[in-house]
Amino acid sequence: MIYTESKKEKYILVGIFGNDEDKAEASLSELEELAHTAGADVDCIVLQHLEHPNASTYVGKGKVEEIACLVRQCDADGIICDDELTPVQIRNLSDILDVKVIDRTILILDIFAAHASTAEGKLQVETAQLRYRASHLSGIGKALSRLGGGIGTRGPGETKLETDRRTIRRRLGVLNEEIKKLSEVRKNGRKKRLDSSIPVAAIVGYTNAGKSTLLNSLTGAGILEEDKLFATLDPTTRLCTLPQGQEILLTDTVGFINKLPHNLIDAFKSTLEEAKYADILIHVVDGSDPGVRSHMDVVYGTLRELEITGKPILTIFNKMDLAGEDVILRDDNADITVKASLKTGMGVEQLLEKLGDLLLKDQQYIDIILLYGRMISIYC
Ligand SMILES: Nc1nc2c(ncn2[C@@H]2O[C@H](COP(=O)(O)OP(=O)(O)OP(=O)(O)O)[C@@H](O)[C@H]2O)c(=O)[nH]1
Ligand SMILES: [Mg+2]
Repeated sequence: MIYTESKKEKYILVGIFGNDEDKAEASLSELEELAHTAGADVDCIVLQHLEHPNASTYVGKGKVEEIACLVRQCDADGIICDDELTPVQIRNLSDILDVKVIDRTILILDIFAAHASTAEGKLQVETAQLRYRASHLSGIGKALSRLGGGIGTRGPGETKLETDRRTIRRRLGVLNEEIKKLSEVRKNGRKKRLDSSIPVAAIVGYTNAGKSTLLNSLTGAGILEEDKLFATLDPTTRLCTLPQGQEILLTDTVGFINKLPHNLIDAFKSTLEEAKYADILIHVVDGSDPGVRSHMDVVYGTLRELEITGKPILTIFNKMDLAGEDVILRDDNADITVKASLKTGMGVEQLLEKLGDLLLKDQQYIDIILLYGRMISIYC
């Protein structure tokens, strides 16, 4: 028997930093994780100190030459830049380097395309991809000839890469209609949940923080948990009964990330709206990640962008089995915080107790004396 293994693409990661090198390094290591999630290998990382991206080649001219040498030395299939590139930057870099030029947005869109499983998820990803392509046609048009397969070519839009703006616009119109129909179905489902008087909690957080692990451990939902970014794209809701006897509906949602493409936020609005209509938010944070502070800032920034504010928040600092003893974790936006390891079960009991407390806090108790006749009318 002959075993064949498809060859993994090799990439060079490229980033720039103004005054915060640590932040840029963290962003590049996240870009590396994204590349691995998309099934690619990373050969090396190039970081340049530059206040603003170079308008024509993203990095400076000398750095491009350096990258061209690295591409030849490593026999790399392409480069991945840590920001969204302009059409001009894509075209110039493709011309000079003669390999694939990918940016952070294409990479994230590609992962979403690979992970979308429901009809709604697929339509949303295709919408975001087409909007990106419509705004980058002049740049990617030429680079397309180099796209044999792999990153940037996956997803429902792959056969339409060479279509022109008008065709894209027409297709976007069709997609909008389809998404509208599906979001009506989602709205009806949500209305039923809201009418049921059982409180709804949306599980939000940075990607890979442990949101699905939480839903699985509390309800046995059986959702895919993976040490990969954006494992979950489609919301799942399950009923959970707390030890105090209260019932609560928990909804797992798509994770957030630094520099989440605007096209994706727009396209996924109806999915992300699940959190908008929830009674409370459960914010799952990877407490063991050195970037915990900036991850929380990204989550609250994205929630503000989606106009999801003013809700009671329970923050779970998760993965405490991996965090150092002396790590200081606080969240000033949260009403209640709890430390836990959802994988080992540590702190889950306390978490359920605090969730119950938060639900009670949200309830109003009123004492009223009713005349017998009025009581009858209430029960009628
Ligand atoms: N060590 C450790 N790993 C954990 C813990 N909780 C979750 N994980 C792991 O972290 C990874 C990500 O967990 P998920 O539940 O898929 O994370 P998510 O937030 O749903 O991620 P996305 O859906 O990709 O946004 C998985 O490999 C989990 O097994 C924990 O308490 N400790
Ligand atoms: Mg998940």
